Amino acid sequence: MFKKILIANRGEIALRVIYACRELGIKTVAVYSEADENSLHVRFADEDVCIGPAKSADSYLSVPAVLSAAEITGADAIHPGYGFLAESAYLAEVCEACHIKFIGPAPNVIRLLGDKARARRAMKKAGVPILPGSDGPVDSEEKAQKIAKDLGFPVIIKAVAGGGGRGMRVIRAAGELAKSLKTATREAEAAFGVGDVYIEKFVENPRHIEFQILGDHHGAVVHLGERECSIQRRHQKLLEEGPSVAVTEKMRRRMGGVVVDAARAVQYTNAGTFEFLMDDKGNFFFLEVNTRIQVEHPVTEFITGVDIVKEQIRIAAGERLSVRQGDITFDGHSIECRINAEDPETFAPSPGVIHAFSVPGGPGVRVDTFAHSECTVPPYYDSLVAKIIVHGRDRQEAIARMRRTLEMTVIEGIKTSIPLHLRILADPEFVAGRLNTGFMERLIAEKNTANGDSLAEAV
Ligand code: MV4
Repeated sequence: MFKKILIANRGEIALRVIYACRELGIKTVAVYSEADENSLHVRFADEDVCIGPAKSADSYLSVPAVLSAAEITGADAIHPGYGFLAESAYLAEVCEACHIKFIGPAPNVIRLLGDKARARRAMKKAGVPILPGSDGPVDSEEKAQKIAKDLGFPVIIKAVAGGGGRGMRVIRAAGELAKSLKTATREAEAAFGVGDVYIEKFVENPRHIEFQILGDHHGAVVHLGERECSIQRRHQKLLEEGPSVAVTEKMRRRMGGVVVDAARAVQYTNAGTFEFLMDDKGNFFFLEVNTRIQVEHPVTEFITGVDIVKEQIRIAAGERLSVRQGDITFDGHSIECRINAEDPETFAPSPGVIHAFSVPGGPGVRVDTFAHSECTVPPYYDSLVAKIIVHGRDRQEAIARMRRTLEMTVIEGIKTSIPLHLRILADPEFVAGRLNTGFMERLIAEKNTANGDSLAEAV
C-alpha cells in the first residue's frame, strides 16, 4: 500500500480524499494556491506545499508544479480529485515516467475516452447502445448535410474534445447546419484547442442517467448501479439521486452488464462513470465516460455502502476490489444537493466570507464540505461550498429528510442555492419522479412568470 498520497485538488474533494487516506493509514500532502492558504485541506494534511498564485492555470492546473510538489515530499501516488487535472492523460503519463502512481485509469484509456468520437466507436464495438450519428469527425459541410439528411432533423453537433456541453449545437433544419457547423467548430477550437466535431441524432428532453463502475488490475469489474442527474442548469448538475425511478431492477442488471463488459473491453481500471441519455420510451444511449471520481459519488456510497475513494486507492496500489458484483446491493434511496455560493435567482456567483455555518445531522445525513464559520469562499474556483447528501429507506423519506436538513441549514454572509433546492423538492413533478433535462428550464420559466404576474406571490 502507498505510504504517502499527494492530493492535487482543493475544497471538499481534497478533504474527502484525506478522510479515506486517514482511515487507510496513509500520509497526505496537500497542495494549495495562495488563495487557499487557510483552508481545511491544508490544515488536515500531514504536509503541504504552496504551488502558485490563485489563478488555477498557474497552480492547480500546472503539471510541473504538482509533480515537483510530489517529488519534493516523496509522495508515491497522486489523487487528482475531479476537475483541474483529473482527466489529464498528460499528467497520468508524466506520473508513469516519474514512477508516481496516478490514481485513475491508464493514460491511453483516458485519451481514448476523452476523444468523444473515438469513445463512441469503441463503445459501439463493445456492444453499448449509441445514438445514430457520424462515424467519426465531420470535416465538411457537404458530409454534414448528407449525414443530417440520413439521420433526419433534429441533429446535434458536438465537439470531439468536448463534454459538459461546450461546442454543442442543436440543428432543427438543413438551413441552419452550415452556420452551426462553423460556430461549433470555432467554439471547440477556442475551448479545447481541437476544432473537430461529430454529429448525432438529437433526443428531446431526455433523462440523464449514469452508471458507476470500478475496475481493478486483476480483470475484475463491477458496477455500483445508477444515478439520475437530470436536474441541471447549463450543464451544471444541481441535484442527483439514486436509484433512478425510471430504472427497473431488470434494466439495472442489463445496463450494468453492458457497462461492465464495455469497461473490460477497453481495459478500464479505477473508478469511472458511463453517462447515458434515456428517452421517454426507456431506451439508453451512450454519451461519454468520465474517467474520474465524480462530485455525486456519495449518492452511490450511500446506497451501496462501498467507499469509492478507498477503492480507487486500493486499485491504484494493485490490490483487488474489496467487493464482488454478487455482494453489491442497492439499499434505499439517496439524494445529493449541491450547495453553491450563488444567487438563487440570478445564479450570479456569491463568493465571500461565511460568518455562520451550521448543518444539522441526524439519521441518514452526510455533509461533504470545506466550509466552516469565518471561512472564505474565494472567487477564483467553482462555487460549490457544500454537498448535502441524505439517505432514506425510500425516495419519499429521502425527500423529507433533505427538506428538513436544508430548512435547518444556516449559511450566513454569502448567498446560496438552498432556496432553489427547496423549490425543486417542493415541485409536484419532482416529487412524482417525472424528471428530464428540461426540468430546470421549466421551473425557472414558471418562477419568472409568477414574478411578472405578482411580485408578492413569488416565494
Ligand atoms: C445530447 C442531448 C440530446 N441528444 N445528445 C449535454 C452534455 C453532454 N455531455 C451531452 N449533452 C446532451 N447530449 C443527443 N444526441 C442532450 C444533451 C443535454 C444534456 C445531457 C445530459 C444532461 C443535461 C443535458 C442538458 C441539455 C442537453
